[in-house]
Amino acid sequence: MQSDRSQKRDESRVIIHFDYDAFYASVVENENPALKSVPLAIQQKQIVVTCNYEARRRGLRKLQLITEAKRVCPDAVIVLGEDLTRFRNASKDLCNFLRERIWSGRLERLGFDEVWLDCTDMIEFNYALLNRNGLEHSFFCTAKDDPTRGFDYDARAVFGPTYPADAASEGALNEEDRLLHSRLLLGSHLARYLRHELESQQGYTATVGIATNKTLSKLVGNVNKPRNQTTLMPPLADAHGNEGTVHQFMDMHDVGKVPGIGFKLAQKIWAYVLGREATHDEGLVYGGIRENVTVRDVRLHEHIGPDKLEEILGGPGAQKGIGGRIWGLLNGYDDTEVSKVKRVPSQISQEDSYMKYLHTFEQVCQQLFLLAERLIRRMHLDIMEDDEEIASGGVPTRRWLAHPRTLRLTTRPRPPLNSDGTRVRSFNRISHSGPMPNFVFSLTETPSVLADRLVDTTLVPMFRKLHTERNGWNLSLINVAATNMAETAANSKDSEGRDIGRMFRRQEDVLKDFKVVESQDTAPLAGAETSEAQSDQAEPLSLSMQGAHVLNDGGDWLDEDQPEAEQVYYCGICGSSMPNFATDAHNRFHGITSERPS
Ligand code: TTP
Ligand code: MG
Repeated sequence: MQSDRSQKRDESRVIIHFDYDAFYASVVENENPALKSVPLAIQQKQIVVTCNYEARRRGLRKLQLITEAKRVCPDAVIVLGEDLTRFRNASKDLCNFLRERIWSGRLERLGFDEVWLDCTDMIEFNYALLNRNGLEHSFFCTAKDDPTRGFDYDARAVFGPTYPADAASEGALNEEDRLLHSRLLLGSHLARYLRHELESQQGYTATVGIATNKTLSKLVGNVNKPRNQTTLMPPLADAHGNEGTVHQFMDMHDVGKVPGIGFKLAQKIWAYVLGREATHDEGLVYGGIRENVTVRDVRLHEHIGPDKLEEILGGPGAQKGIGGRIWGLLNGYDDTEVSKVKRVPSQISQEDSYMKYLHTFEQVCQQLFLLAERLIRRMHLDIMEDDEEIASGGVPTRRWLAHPRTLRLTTRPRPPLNSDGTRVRSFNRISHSGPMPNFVFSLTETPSVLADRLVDTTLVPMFRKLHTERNGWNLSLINVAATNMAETAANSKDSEGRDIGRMFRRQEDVLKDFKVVESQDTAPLAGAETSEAQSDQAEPLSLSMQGAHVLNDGGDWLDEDQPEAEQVYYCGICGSSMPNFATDAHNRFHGITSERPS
C-alpha cells in the first residue's frame, strides 16, 4: 500500500461546519412558532423532503412518501414547500448572520443549509491571549477592534462531544498534537458560542463539526445530531506511528458517503473492491448507498493508492489527478479553501425532472415556459438590489448587480428500453448555449411576459438544435441556466468595472451569427398561466435535492454525479460539439469569456 505519510496533512486551520437541523421545517416553524411543538412535515410533490424532530420521533422520515407519512402519523401538519423563496431567503440571512461573526470572510455555503466557516485567524488570535496560569477563566475575544467583546470560557477542556469520545488528554500528546489539541479546543468553544447566537437570535439549531479541514468538519458533525457539536481530536498518530483518529474516523464511512465521491465515482470504486459490477437500483434513487464498501475496505485493499485510483477513475473527461484527490479524501486530506462569500452567484439555474414522456411540442413549450419564468424570478431575487438613489416619486428603483451573458438549455434524454424491458440508467446531459437576450433584463415587463418571449425567441430554437425529432421526446430532465455572470460596473470593488452596455454591444457583434431576433409573435403558450405542470402529462419530480447532488455558491443544485466533463456542449456560434470542460477554451476562442473593456 502506498503511504500517505509522504504528504503532510495541513493541520493549521480550524474549520467549523454548520448543518442546520431540519432546515425547511425550521424555516416554517420560525414563521409560525406554534408549529415547533407539533410534528411538522414539508412536502414537495408526493414526498416529505424534511420534517422536524418531533415528527421524526413519531416515525416520520426524510424522503418518505406523503401517503406513508400520513399513515404513520395522521396528525402531522404538512406544509407545502415547493416554492423555495422562503428557504433561500432564510439561508442567505443565516449566512450573513454568521459571516458578521467571523473575521476571515471565509464562509462557504453548500446547499441552503450547510456552511463552512474558516475560523483559523480567530483561533490564532485567542490562542495567543491564553493565560496558562488561569485557563479556567479565559476570555474569547470575538471582535478584533474591541477587546471587551467576547465570551468567558473554561479553556481547560473541549466543549461538547469529541471524536473519539474518549479523546486523549492534552498531556498524553506529542508537542505537535498538543498545539492542535489547543486550537481545536478553542474551536469547540467558538462553535458553542456561534450555535448559541444562532439559536437565541435567529431561532435555528444546528449540527456542528469542528476539525482541520472541510471534509472532516462536515463528516464529524454527524456523529452527534441534532443540536449538538463534535470536535475531531488528535492524535494524528500514536507514539508508535500507528494511525491516528483521522483514519479511524474516515475508515468507518461508506465510501459513497464521503463528500466529493459522488455516485458515479463510488460505483467504480465499489466495482474494483468487490471485483464485480456494483449493483444499483433501477429508476429513481434518493442518494442511498447501494453497496456496503467502507473507506477502510478501499484504503487497505491490495495495490490501492493514488495511481491505482487514477487508473480506475481516470480516463477521457475525468478530472486530471482524480486518483490523488480521491486518495487524499479517503485519508482525510482536504486542502480546499473555504471560499469567500460572493455577492453574485456564478450561475442561476432552474430544473425539473420528469417521470413521464414529454410527447408534444406544447408540453415541451409549457415546461420551458415554467422553467424560464422561475429563472427570471430567481434572477430578480439573486442578482438585483434596491438602488441607493431613490427615484423622483420616492419609490426605490431596482438595479442589476450582474448580467448573465449566456443562456444554457440542458436536457437529459432517457436511453431506449432494452429488449427485456429494462433501461440503462443514464446521467448524460446534453446542453446548448447562446447569448442571453437583452430583453430579459427589462424591468417594465413581468417575468411571465419575458419568459414567454424567451421561450419563443431563444429556448425553442435551442431545443430544436438539441432534439431534431419532431415529437415524442423521452426526457428525464430539463434545466435552464443563466451563466457567465458579468458583474455590473457600479458593483463591488472586486468587479472589474465593466461597462455592460459596451460589453453587450460587443457581444452582439461577436455573436452576430447567433443573433436573437425579437419576435412580435407572442401567442400564449399552453399552460402559460399555470404555475404548476400538469401531472397527467409530464410530471416534474422534486428530485433536485438528492443526496447525490451538491449546490454551487449561488444555491443551485449541481449534479455531482455528472462531472462537467461528461456533459456535451454545443456551441451556438460555430455549431461544434465538445465535452463541457472544453467550453471555456472554446468560448475564449470566440472571444466571449476573454472579453474585457478596451
Ligand atoms: P438536509 O440537511 O438533508 O436535511 P434537514 O436539514 O432537513 O435535516 P437534518 O436535521 O437531518 O440536517 O437537507 C436540507 C434541506 O434540503 C431540507 O430541510 C429540505 C431540503 N431537501 C430537499 O428539498 N430534498 C431532499 O431530497 C433533501 C434530502 C432535502
Ligand atoms: Mg440540515
